[in-house]
Formats: sequence, structure tokens, C-alpha cells
Amino acid sequence: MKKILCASAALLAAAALLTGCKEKGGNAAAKSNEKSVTLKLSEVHTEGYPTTLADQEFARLVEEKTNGRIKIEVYAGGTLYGDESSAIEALGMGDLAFTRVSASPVAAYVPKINALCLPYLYRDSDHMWNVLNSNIGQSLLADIEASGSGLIGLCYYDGGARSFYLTKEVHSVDDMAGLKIRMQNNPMMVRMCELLGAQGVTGIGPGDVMSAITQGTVDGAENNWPTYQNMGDYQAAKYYILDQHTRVPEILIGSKVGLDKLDPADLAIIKECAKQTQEFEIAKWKEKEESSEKIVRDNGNVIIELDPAVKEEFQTRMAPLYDEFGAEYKDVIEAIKATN
Ligand code: BDP
Repeated sequence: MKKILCASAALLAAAALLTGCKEKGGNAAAKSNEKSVTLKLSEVHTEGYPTTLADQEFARLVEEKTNGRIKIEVYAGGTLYGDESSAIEALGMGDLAFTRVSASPVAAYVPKINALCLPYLYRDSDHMWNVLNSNIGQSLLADIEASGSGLIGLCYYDGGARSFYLTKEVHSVDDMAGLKIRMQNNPMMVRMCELLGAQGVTGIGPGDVMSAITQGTVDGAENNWPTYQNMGDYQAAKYYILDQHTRVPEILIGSKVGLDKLDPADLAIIKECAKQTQEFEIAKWKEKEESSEKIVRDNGNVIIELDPAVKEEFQTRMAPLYDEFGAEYKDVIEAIKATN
């Protein structure tokens, strides 16, 4: 008996994400005349940014490996969802097929993800990648799908180290007192500010940070070199404080309700293609991190290298987050620390 399987009725109804259904059965991959499916991917970064390039590479690979049956349209620059929490919510409801986001807002759905975002957790980038590529990182990615969150974790991308940038000079933890700082939508990040005597402000999408600083709604924000430069924030807050408090991985995630309706073989192809783009993004990331830092330095911004003792004080002040947000994942945190 031949069954007609619509790739995602929910997607079709909610946002016309699908342009067709395909017939189940037979060698789907070999049939080039089957109706194609078009799925949307939301990305806050602009064209040319490392994660956007990786999203596009993912789309290219999926189209190639499915002989054109599955097309993925990448919406860059936050044109579909300017705020990552809304994009994640849309995945859960089946209104969107994919989004590339920071791991930070994903923790609202899968709290265990906070174990990857704690401050001063990784010694450096290599340490982070050894963790993400190990069973620790890969099982956390699988946990996203198993958690009942409605999300599928597909792969990690590099997001470098995040530091504060402000309209005022900061040379010590005391200098942070009373500052209003835009943070990602994650209570752990807001609490981080509180522990420094500052005030974390959420609800501002990454594309709106520059104007929030210019208008004085906040005194600054925190991010890696590429976002600080690419979003134009470096023109509004000229002091970049190299405290490098976190390395928050980027994640490519999919909608479980939408993707589970695809042929399981196609979902397997999608998962495989996503994994293949990780190294691609890391290479683009390295280039962009360097060029962004150069642009910021050439612009005459003030880059504050903290005294090691001061950096240690930032770390000490943030240490309670390990108990407050990581108590249930002590084994994971220990395993991360023990990774080479
Ligand atoms: C950037 C991430 C982006 C986040 C943004 C933020 O690439 O996904 O949305 O930070 O701070 O580094 O919201």
C-alpha cells in the first residue's frame, strides 16, 4: 500500500514552509522527479558571517545529497527572527525547520546545556573543541532531542571567547558596579552580571544592541570579536575588556515536529550534512576572528588587557554559578575539566 507522507503538515499550515509533499517508499534519493520540499533556516548574523556561511554550506550539502529533493533557504541577518529565543520557540511549534543560535538561549529548553556555557570552563579553544567532539559534547547534543523540548541538536559551531564591551573604562571588578549590560536570554548570564555588581538586561536581540548602547538603554554588552565588530557595536562602545569570561558554542538546531515527518533516511542525511559543516565553520571563524580584531584595533578602540590578578577576581566572583546552575551536572563539569 502506497502512503502519501506530507513532509510537515505543521510547517505547511503555519508558515507555508513546504512547497510539496513526497511519496513515501521506493528509492527516494534516486528519484529526481519527486516533488521537492523547501525548509527555512533562521540566522541572526549577516551574509558572509562564519555561521551564515556554514548554514549555506549545510543547505548546499543537503540539496546535493538528496538530489535536490530537500532545499533549505537560509534567512540571514535576523530577517525571519531577530531574536533567537523566538526562533527556538518557532522550532518547538513547527513553524520553522532550522535555526543556528548560540547555546545560551537553548538552555531555557534544555538546562543541561548550561554545563557547556559556564564561565572560565575551557582553558582555550582546543580544549572546548576536544570537549564538544568527545562523548560529553555529543551526548549533550543528543540530549537536546531526547529532552522532549521539540528540538533536535544537529552540530556545534565556534563562537570564540566572549568579553565585556562598555562605554566606560573598566580595570577592575569594582569598576563594573552599577553598569547596565545587555546579556543573552539566559538567567545564568543575568546572574553573572549581578555577581559582578552590575545589572544584566535581557530582551534585546543581537541586532539591536548597538542602538540600545547609543540610546543609553544599556552601558554595554558582551560578545566575541566578530559580533562586536560585525554588528557595529564597536562603534557605540569603544572599551573592549578582555576578561574572556565564557566560550559559548553556537548550535545548529532543527524542529523535531517538522523533521520527524521526513523520511527517516532524509533526516539521517540532514544530521550527517550538519556534522560535515563543523570544520568548515571553524576555518571561517578563525579568519573572521582575526579580521574583526584588526578592524576594531585599527578603529582606535581601547582594548583593555586585564591584569592577571584582576582576571582572577572576575573568575572568583563568577564561581558561584557552578553551584547555582551546575549542581545537577557536576559529573559533566568534572568530565569537561578532566578533558585534555
Ligand atoms: C553571538 C552569537 C549569536 C547570539 C549573539 C548574542 O553568534 O548567536 O545571538 O552572540 O549575544 O556571538 O545574542
